[in-house]
Amino acid sequence: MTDNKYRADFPIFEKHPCVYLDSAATAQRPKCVIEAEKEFYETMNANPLRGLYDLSVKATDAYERSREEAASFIGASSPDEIIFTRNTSESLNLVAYSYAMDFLKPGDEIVTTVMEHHSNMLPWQMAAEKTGAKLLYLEPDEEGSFSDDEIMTKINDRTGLVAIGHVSNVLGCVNPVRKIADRAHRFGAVVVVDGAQSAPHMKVDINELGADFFAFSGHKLMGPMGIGVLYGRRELLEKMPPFLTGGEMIENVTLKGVTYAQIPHKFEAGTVNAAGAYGLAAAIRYIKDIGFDEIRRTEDELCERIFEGLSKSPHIHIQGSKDPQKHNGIVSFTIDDVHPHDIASILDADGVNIRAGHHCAQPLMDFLGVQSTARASIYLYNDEQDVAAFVEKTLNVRRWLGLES
Ligand code: C6P
Repeated sequence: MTDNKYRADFPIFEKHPCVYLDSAATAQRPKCVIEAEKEFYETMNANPLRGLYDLSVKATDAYERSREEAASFIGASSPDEIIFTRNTSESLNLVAYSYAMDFLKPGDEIVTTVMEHHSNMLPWQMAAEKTGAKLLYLEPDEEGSFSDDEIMTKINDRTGLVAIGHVSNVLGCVNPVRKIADRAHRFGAVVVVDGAQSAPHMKVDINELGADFFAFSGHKLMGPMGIGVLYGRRELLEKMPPFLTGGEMIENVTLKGVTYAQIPHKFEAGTVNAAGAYGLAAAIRYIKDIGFDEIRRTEDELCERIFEGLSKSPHIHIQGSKDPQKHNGIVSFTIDDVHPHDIASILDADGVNIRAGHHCAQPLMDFLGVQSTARASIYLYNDEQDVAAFVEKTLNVRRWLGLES
């Protein structure tokens, strides 16, 4: 019997019983999200933003209401500042292509960190190559903190753009976005925040953070796959060229040229994922009903249990802070003499699902001096039993491989 009152909201646990500890990769969906997508297709499916008939108007309304919910979820002052994309990766690429490549020049500097997911690193590598800007990386200490000195030295009057992950998908640490943004804004630099791992787990207010752009994915916060969000400050979005061109992002086209639609539609070429946006809005309502305090309480309690359990073996090493409260439900670890892929496979044999590999953060792996790690990540539907099963199996891995008796 589970002690978790939300678990029953998730049909997957009935249909495919498992210990799911890979929510940092993608979360499971509650029934209300699955039902919302179904409702869209059953009752309002038409191509939004185009048709003049009732069904298309319904689809458009559903899509635009979802945009309003996404705006209020992160404290954006207007839904015009919310662009629906496919995911965080696409949101960050949009900023790189439409902002960085147009507004940065040789001599400018882009500052990011060695801790970033590839999605918040490769777009800046490419933007630096295309514009001649120089790319610099902030380096954390081994617990994942950036010193004031590191921030003050690398962010300076040459900085044109700073791209920072809000929460690391490997270390789970929350980065000092506000402090970094304040420093960047002193020099007129633009601040891009990768919120893929924060938006699902904590109240985000883009104004408090000082973010000029903020990206997140629906699928990590229990919404559908294939829908993501980019928040952008109005003045920036208005002056940026479109990322993709095509249907519905124009005001007028002639054989000689085009005038683009107003924001946000200028950035949403082609038929949009309206059912996905509608499902995302259902996920946002689900999260709001529960509240982030409750979500954090479950995650922190379970994370503490994982730390307690794994500390019983001297052969298990957790990456990042020693304080479970600073992990946001993400625990990356290695076991002496065992490849992380073997840890994941051994656990999978008992229905315990964790991720192993470089977690799309290879430069961070190099920085930490490991090739890969195993990673357990928690969300609000996990319970004590999940954690107990994970800890028991993990403590047994070396015995299972004959490395100890
Ligand atoms: N991290 C993980 O297992 P997409 O795939 O575009 O929805 O999200 C990309 C992304 C960007 N930033 C961070 C901090 C992320 O964690 C991710 C996705 C998954 O850690 C899949 S690699």
